[in-house]
Amino acid sequence: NLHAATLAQSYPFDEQTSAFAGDVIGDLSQFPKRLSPKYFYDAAGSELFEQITVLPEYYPTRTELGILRSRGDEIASIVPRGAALVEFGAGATTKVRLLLERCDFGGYVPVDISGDFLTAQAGGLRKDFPELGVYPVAADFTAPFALPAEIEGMPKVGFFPGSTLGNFEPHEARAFLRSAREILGEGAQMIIGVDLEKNERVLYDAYNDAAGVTARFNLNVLVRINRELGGNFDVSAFMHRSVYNRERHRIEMHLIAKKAQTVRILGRNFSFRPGESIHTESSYKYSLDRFTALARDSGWSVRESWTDHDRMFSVHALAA
Ligand code: AVJ
Repeated sequence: NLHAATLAQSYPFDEQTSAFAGDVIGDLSQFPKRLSPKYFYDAAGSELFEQITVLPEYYPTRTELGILRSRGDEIASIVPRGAALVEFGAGATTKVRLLLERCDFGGYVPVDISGDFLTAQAGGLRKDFPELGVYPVAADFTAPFALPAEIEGMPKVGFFPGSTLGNFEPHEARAFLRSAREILGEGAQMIIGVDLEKNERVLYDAYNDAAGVTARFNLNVLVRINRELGGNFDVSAFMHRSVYNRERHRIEMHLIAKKAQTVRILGRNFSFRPGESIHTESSYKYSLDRFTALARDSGWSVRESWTDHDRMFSVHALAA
């Protein structure tokens, strides 16, 4: 973007840091101020997120794993023999291993923006699944990318767990699903996890845990801006807040300025009024009907939907 190009001339940043700098300057210049949730995941943020996934209040991860385990054979029954599994965003391998153990895939293609993470993850899988072809692709999966030639003739199965779909605005979610359909092609399948709308107290608690891990996860993006962009955020002058926005069907995470202050980043001043917010993440919650409509609107049909007993979370098998 414009900021990134301008900054690249005056700072010795690599491409990723220039993009980070451009997005931060652009997003903090908006009203209300915001930051992209993709920047949560530096090493510290990724570690904090792993801690979030086992918090008592944070039900999504354990609930999705429970569905993948209990419905694993039904899910495996829709996967053609020798198919290529294309995972959008390569997180921890716990979930994909549940599929790899049940289905005889011809190949596995983890797609993630971080090449280092991919290399580490691929090594572990090659050791445990020596006969599986693992072909990592370092790319931003929200934009079209080329699939590896090695999986050319294989049937394609997309995998997008974790309700990461929920981080997208509705129009972005539709654009992603349409793009995934283009990439995977006619006749492809997609296994996708979607967090469901539910009791607002349960939603609130999942993003405001008693131990304060989510607060540290949220505040960490300010620490990253200070470290990587030379910003001078006083992190202790901001506080974490998650709210459920009922009409938008989404949890919103914010960082609230506790007092009036001015933050300097790359020669620019950003002033905050007391109580002013930086909107750092949205996490959309779907009803089964609204998700089915979104999938249809993106060129997919919902072939199967599975939920846990309490209908907290859902996994869907889509067909292109
Ligand atoms: C990884 C985006 C699915 O939205 O629940 C967890 C990230 N944010 N706690 C989510 C997150 C705060 C998580 N996703």
